[in-house]
Amino acid sequence: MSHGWGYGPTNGPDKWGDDFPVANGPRQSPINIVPKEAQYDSSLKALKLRYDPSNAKGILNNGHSFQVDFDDDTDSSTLTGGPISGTYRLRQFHFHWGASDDRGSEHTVNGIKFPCELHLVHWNTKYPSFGEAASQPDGLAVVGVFLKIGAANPRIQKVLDALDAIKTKGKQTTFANFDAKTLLPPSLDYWTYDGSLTTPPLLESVTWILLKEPISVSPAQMAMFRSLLFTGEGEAPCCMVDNYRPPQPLKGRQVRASFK
Ligand code: B30
Ligand code: ZN
Repeated sequence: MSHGWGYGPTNGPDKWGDDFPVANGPRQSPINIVPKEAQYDSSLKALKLRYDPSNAKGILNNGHSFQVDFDDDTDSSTLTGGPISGTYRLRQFHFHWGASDDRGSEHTVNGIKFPCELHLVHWNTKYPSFGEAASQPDGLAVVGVFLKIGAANPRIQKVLDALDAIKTKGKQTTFANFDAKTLLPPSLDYWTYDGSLTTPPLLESVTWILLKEPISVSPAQMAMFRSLLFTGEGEAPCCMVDNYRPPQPLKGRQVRASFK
């Protein structure tokens, strides 16, 4: 896979609009969440995540992040409830992070950046495939989880231990039997709003579900993210860091909260 876009000065978020004009569209992501301006909505349902650990398939350095891919041929790992109607299947999860602990998340809360943000990407099974869902206004649902620096998180260590094998762009390896649910915090309280993919093609197809409660990672665990490379084998190495898009204009959208 090869992309013209990236996170550098010549191909980063400020330039994405040249090739992807929807970068300036009405429902772009991420956004800054202002909790006091989010509207509590008592009609929002609890999130239901039913993930089958045996659906985990592989882990890939895609040159802008790394992703853990899931077998999405059946309804065995799904997201239902919350703000969405119907059933959405887990496709992959990936992260965005900074070069240092003062930045890295895509969404911010009251302007505060977290060092890392996890995205669990799901697609609406009313469409025939992920690819077709990705261009529909109700096609995707991404659950976002903030990571904060704290105690080492044993539940993420299996993911981090796999990174040695996918250091460079395009490398992949098998990643079997992983329960993505173990990455979630104890509380599933969330904010939700209508947005987009945060990377090109920036399609406006995502119902965002951002968990209020962060999970923790240790400084040594954050260092493992930062040891990945944007570059391919044999290229001058460039550390995979600061692979986040900054917050985009809200443009009148409502952010709803599942909690008071
Ligand atoms: S995010 O959660 O909004 N950051 C995609 C999925 C979720 C987000 C962003 C993008 C996505 O599916 N993009 C298109 C597919 N990618 C997948 C990949 O292998 O990583 C191919 C591509 O962009 O053209 Cu590179
Ligand atoms: Zn993402």
